[in-house]
Amino acid sequence: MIDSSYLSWPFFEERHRRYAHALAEWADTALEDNGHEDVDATCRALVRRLGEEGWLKAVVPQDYGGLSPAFDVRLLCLSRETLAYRDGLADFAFAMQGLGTGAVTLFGSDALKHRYLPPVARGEAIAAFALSEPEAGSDVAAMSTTAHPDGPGHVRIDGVKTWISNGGIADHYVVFARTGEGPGAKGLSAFMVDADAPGLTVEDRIEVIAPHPLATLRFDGCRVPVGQRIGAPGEGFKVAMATLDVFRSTVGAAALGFARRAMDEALRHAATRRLFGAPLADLQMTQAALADMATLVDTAALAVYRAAWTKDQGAPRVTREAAIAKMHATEAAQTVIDKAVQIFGGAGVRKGSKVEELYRDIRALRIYEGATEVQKVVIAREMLKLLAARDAAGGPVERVSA
Ligand code: COS
Repeated sequence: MIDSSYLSWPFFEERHRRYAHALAEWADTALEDNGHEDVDATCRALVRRLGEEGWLKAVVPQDYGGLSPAFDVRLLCLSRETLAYRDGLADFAFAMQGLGTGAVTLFGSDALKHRYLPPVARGEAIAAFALSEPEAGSDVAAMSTTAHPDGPGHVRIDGVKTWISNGGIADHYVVFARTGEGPGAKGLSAFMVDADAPGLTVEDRIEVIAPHPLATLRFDGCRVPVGQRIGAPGEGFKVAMATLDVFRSTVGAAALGFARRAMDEALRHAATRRLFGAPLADLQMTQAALADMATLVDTAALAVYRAAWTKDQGAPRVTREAAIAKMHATEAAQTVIDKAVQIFGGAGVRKGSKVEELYRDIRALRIYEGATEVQKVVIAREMLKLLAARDAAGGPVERVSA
């Protein structure tokens, strides 16, 4: 990384800096020549490797084989940024272990935590998060998958989930379903469902421009013990949103890793490629592009680590900060990478070149875990709530989401 000065920002403690350096050193050699011909096999191998080397300890709490007492969002972000800089699939493998168990970490019973978290931290089990449906992606409260009581101590899940990362290779899924305690968002619950649960099938595998395991799942009378419920009945929407409050900042961090890599590739290229008798970097139009890129990278980093730090300081909700981080960093990265491709010219769209890979890698991040348009809704609502709270209090309030 050409510029790692951000690690000295006050958002971080010494242990974060040590961790980031150690992971970068490991990733520089371990992720070299990481072939992606068979994405399922590559992801399985990456999860195993990340687990064996101890890097997945960052995704679960200390008492269950992890590193920190609770989520250390700065560690999660540094991990994703560092891995994404080198390999999008390594970042994906890491991130899904966290997103796929985040609900259990935050809301699960002790029994669920003991059963599911340690194998995920060791890289022995693969996790997934099943929220989206064919007719309910952005509008979570509109989901139609149901979970109804089915004999003593069980529920029966029926419905379809789609765009499920790790679908097809996961050992278990956090599944959100309508349990009907109330209307809309007030009537959902979350369940941990093992991949081999009867009635759960992988209906379709989905191929995307930056290949990773992705599938549509069908639940057809899938019988699950009530003890697999995560959180209280009817609390599923809150479980989903609180999980996303942690992981949205980390999506921004992954985008930041991609953007930094594009920036570094572009800088090297601009400094060495000659045209019109001088380095490309001598052209003011190249300098303008590099300046815009550097500004976007720094502001994205500020937004991401502000959100992560705020959460780590104990804020119960960082909905606005996480949405800003996710939206700004992913949109910024898209622009940075596009400018890098432009600086490379024809070589930038050549299949197999790093910037071409980044160009495909970044696109989905502006969509998943809440598209940019959803983040705008979330941010605007939080600001309006802040105004209302300020008016009610008759003076400044620090936050309304607490
Ligand atoms: N943490 C805890 N609770 C939250 C929360 C959060 N971040 N966000 C909302 N809630 C609570 C609200 O406080 C509200 O509870 P009360 O009624 O008791 O006040 C309840 O949940 C419903 O919230 P809201 O009224 O905002 O629900 P909406 O259906 O209007 O939410 C958005 C709309 C767009 C915000 C929501 O559906 C969303 O985030 N969608 C994007 C989901 C997504 O990321 N999809 C991608 C799939 S994951 S790859």
